[in-house]
Amino acid sequence: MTVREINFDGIIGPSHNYAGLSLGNLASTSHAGAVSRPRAAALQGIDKMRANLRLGLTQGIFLPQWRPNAHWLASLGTSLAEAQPHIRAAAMSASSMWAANAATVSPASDTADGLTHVTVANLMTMPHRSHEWPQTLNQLRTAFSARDAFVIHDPIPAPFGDEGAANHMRLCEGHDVPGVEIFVYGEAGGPFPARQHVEASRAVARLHGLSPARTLFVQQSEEAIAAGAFHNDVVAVANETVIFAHEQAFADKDRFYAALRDMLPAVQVIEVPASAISLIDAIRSYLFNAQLVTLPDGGGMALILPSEAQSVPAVWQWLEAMVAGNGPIRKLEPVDVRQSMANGGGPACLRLRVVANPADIDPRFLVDEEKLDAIAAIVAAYWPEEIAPDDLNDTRLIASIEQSWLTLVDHLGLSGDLLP
Ligand code: SUG
Repeated sequence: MTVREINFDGIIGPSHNYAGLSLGNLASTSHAGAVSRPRAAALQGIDKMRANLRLGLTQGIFLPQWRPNAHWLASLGTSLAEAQPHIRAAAMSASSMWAANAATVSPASDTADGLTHVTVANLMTMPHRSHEWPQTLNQLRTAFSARDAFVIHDPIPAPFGDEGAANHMRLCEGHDVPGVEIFVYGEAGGPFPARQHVEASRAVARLHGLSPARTLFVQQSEEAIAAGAFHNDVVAVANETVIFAHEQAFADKDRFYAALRDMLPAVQVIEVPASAISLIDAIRSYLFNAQLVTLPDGGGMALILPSEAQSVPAVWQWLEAMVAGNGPIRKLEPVDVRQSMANGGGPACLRLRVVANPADIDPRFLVDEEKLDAIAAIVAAYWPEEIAPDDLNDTRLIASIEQSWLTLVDHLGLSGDLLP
């Protein structure tokens, strides 16, 4: 088997809820206090994976994390029953579903030692995400345990916030040749935090053994963060030789694109002007939080978008005109991930791209339709139907969340590896 892109989607966990924990993420803030539907959420995520399989793509999974995170609560000297509501919600968060924030991945063809390097993200800016990395690291070490193929790195130390692949893009002329890796960092975000620190990005590039001649560090524009683009993947996405981005995504786009063209003359920049789609509409519709994928058998590229993009007329008209033209993106595939979207997570947030040989990956983390059917049956039988904010301390709900998780992990044969 050869090296290819594999999308690992985070299965949406049984504690999925709307607690409004992410300042700067407008969807999270505006849905604070709403009643969530964990079962529907997880089934939407599974349907997205099914759609990707039907496009001929290779699909992987990451498991939800054990919630509530009693270790984290204990390290704060508290417990679920005693914690203040925002700490309780943080301990219950299902935010590890957004696998684009799990890690940064550099494929073997880009690295000095010819191995695929993976650095788990520390996610230290947001309390509810800061305690994800130990369980994520454990899954990465389990899924990518082949020592002759992967190197898994510990998180970048504080105080340098690292949010993983959501702020990382790779452009290349083929996955088996060296590509250009682009690290997007924030410095200012108006009233909102810049979650990716440049020193974290530089450290990841050094640890992965990337060539400075094929690595770029690019500042995200302050206006994009201030408008709600808390990660770069809310305003830009790249695949092979194509970068698809909003005009206002980067602080100095002319310098960035000039440097990129020097490094990769074949690059195709598809820029959406603010005059056609405002930053506000881009963020409302999440059109850039799409999976830009290459279809097998010469089918060109497809954009797997949130169905919300269809409801903003300026966005959908622009996209339809784009695919009708002669560009590299030939197909629009809307998917319904509304439960995740209401917390600011579109199709691209839900997946981590790993360029690797599938034969090097622990098969328990790879899925086909049949395996997804079995996972969906467990979700349908065990995941809570609804969670209201006041339920987060309900002992019956907690017991059912724990049972749901154990059933899935046991079914996938991962209890021995993932039990906390
Ligand atoms: O980190 N939302 C996530 C969404 C992450 C999206 N990922 C990418 N853009 N790649 C976040 O802000 C909401 C949690 C809450 O409010 O309960 C949340 O964490």
